[in-house]
Amino acid sequence: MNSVNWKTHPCIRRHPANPVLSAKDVPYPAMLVFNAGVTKYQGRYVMVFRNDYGEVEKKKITGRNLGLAWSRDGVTWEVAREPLNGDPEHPLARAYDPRLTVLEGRVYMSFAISNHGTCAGVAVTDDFEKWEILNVSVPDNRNMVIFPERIGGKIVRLERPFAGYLRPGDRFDMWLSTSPDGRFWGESRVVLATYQVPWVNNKVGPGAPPVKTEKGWLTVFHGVDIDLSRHWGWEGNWNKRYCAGLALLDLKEPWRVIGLMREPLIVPEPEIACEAKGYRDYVIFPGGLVVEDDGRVKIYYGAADTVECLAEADLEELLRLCEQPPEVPLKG
Ligand code: BMA
Repeated sequence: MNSVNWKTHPCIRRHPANPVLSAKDVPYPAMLVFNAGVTKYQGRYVMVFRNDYGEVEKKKITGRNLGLAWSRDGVTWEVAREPLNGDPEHPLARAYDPRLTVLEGRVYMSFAISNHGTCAGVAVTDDFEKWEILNVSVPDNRNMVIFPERIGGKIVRLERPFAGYLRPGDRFDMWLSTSPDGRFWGESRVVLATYQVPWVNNKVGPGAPPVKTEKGWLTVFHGVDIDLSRHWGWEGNWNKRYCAGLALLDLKEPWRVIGLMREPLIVPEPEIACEAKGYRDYVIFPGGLVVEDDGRVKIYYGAADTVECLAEADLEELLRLCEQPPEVPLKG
């Protein structure tokens, strides 16, 4: 399949300080600092980021951990001196791609973890030191995000299972599950399928935890197009492009997509070096969405699986971009 040269929507303002976090800001061994979860907690911004470390000259990854950082303005970050899960016995020792949600005053972190396949899990903390793991899925699942309030009395998450068996090619869709307590999850159903998103031919998955607006749950997701003629990235065999997409979910029935932007919102572009060149070229991997009181929205995203970036937009403009429901309905 041939690639289309999509462009980032003009409402997006990439922050001039990009990348807002990279390996040089981290006071312990670090090489790829990316795919962070970001939220506001007790008056500050907090970030948990993925750090893959290793031999920089050889471009070889030897391990990974999660880092913790705080900020007053959402742009300049102070990184904690130690990784959050540095002890190999830590229950989150192999977790990656974290997302953060404040729900009922506590911080929930969803994450991926490799454990006899790729699983996704949910943990909760009050101080970023003690973590209680509430749930780890069966394989294969990834990219969970928790909504910031209960809906119909339930905790709700979006997720991206790997529904590969007997399906043509990789076709990974976005799903939703609910839980009374964060431990037991069910009522699972598909929310957005790859065939509904015109610019995707590979997978769609949750990006940042949704944000509540008057019109619906604003949701930034990742969408992937694959082109076998690409030879990108450090390993020279990367052929996927990850863009950020935008959707609006019904407030009471969040498995219903009531608005879908027809084109990608943020596209990794050749002239933006930190998005175009890295461990994996052309990857925008959104993981945090913060709406400010003045209606400005901060979108945090991992770029090229190498650094963490920030873009801003206005809430009203984002909502205008997803006024139409998907053209293609979900197949029954
Ligand atoms: C996904 C995950 C992410 C990564 C993305 C792009 O499958 O591995 O951690 O950012 O691919 O490489």
